[in-house]
Amino acid sequence: MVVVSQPALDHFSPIKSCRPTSSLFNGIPMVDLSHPEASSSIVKACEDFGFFKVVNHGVPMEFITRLESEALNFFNLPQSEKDRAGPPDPFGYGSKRIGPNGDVGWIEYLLLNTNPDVFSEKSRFIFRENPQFFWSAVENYVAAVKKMAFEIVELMAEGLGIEDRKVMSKLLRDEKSDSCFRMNHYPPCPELQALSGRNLIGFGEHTDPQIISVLRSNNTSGLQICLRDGTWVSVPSDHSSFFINVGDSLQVMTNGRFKSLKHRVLADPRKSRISMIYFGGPPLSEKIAPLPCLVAKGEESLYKEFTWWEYKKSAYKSRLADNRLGLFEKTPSQ
Ligand code: GA4
Repeated sequence: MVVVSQPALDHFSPIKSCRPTSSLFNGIPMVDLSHPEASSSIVKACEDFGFFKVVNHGVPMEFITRLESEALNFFNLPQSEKDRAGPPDPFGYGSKRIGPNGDVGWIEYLLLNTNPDVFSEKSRFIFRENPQFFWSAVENYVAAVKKMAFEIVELMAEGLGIEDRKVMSKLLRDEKSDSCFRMNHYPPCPELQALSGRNLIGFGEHTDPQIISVLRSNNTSGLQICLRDGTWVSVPSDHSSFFINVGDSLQVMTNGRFKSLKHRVLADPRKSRISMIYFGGPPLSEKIAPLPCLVAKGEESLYKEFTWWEYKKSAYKSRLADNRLGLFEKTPSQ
């Protein structure tokens, strides 16, 4: 990470206040995937928060630790080498800039498509030029996380009383599924913190456009979620658990019964944060619409018709904090 001069501060928004972490710990729903009641807890968590923590997830710890150390190896490479895998198009290596429309954060990252056929030239470079690099670690980790994500959306369907429990998982299982995988590194920011006295935005507030996101981080906190009343709360980090959040597409598929979760990440002044997120999306041609069995008689879809491709195109024209679903609501929200 480059040394930061004072003017760099202008790009980063300081944060004023949030509830202390300690009062929150028990407030975050936790789902034990091995529990027979998991499906109803998942539905409740998605209705109340759009977010929950998963334990007994079945992802081998060795896949997690190996990928984390490989990711650190990559982020510790000289800047010029990392830059050869960027800028993101949107896949590849990125530093500070997020998306194409001027968003910035105290972050560097690797964004990959989970479908190797869709690797951009730049991403391909990372694996070709660094044979020791972590493709096999990514593969093992992503395969195990996908398996868990499929199970979670199947339990979700069951909990929602949907007859075909694979109705959502088949979109993620599809070989054309437009899913991606992101590895984030939030370097410590002691100089900036000292200058401003406040924490800096690592990744600004946003909702995820896909169906479901599966996040795991090292033991450095920073993730905050926005509750329905607009309060930001810090999520205590837990390196051996996963955090799930509802994406915009799932909000539409449940006709608003589940709400996508607004979240953000603050950089830690002293400790480096590593996070890895699998974003489960449908195939590009898939129509995103409420599942008919979730629209009660006499009720209507709250959303206009659109495909995932149309939604994604529109997302890439937006700024991070924009209400992306707003454009697709039949009755626009305020
Ligand atoms: C947010 C969720 C995922 O990280 C992501 C992000 C994407 C990007 O970084 O390229 C976007 C952002 C995310 C939503 C709006 C657009 C697209 C940056 C941005 C400003 C990979 C995704 O799918 O959407």
